[in-house]
Amino acid sequence: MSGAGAPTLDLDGRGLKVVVVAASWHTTVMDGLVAGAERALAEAGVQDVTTVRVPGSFELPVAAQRAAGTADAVVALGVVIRGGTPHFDYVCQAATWGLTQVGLNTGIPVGFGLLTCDDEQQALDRAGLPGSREDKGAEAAQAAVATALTL
Ligand code: DLZ
Repeated sequence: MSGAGAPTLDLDGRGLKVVVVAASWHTTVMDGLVAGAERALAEAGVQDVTTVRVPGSFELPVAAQRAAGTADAVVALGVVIRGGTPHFDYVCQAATWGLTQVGLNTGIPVGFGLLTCDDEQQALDRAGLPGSREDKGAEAAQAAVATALTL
């Protein structure tokens, strides 16, 4: 975890089954987020990891809901970059609201790794790539595992 006030999590995720659901827009950033999540899950000892790709962030909630039926925790990853129309707001709101509903309705924790950025550089800074300041894929995975271990 990174950023002011972020907790340090000491995780033992052995025995957990985790599904990573990942959008496909903005390939370079998404590859960094997925790699970060998978790396964090391995470091937490999670051995049963499945990664599922969907087209865009709007499709993350339905994929997360399906995954929640089979997993102890779900990690949702996506990148939405602001364009010239209100589309950005609709996709961000729908994905955020949908992922929240999945967690509440199923009781399965959903790690929130959806980047909502003004431009590609903001996303690259958070993608866990060489030169990135932050690794939001790893953070979402750690949060999902920590919550699954707590519940
Ligand atoms: C259509 C669209 C646009 C313009 N931008 C993004 C984006 O920045 N990130 C993302 O994950 N998805 C984007 N999409 C696709 C939508 O999420 C969705 O896949 C389509 O509207 C089809 O349902």
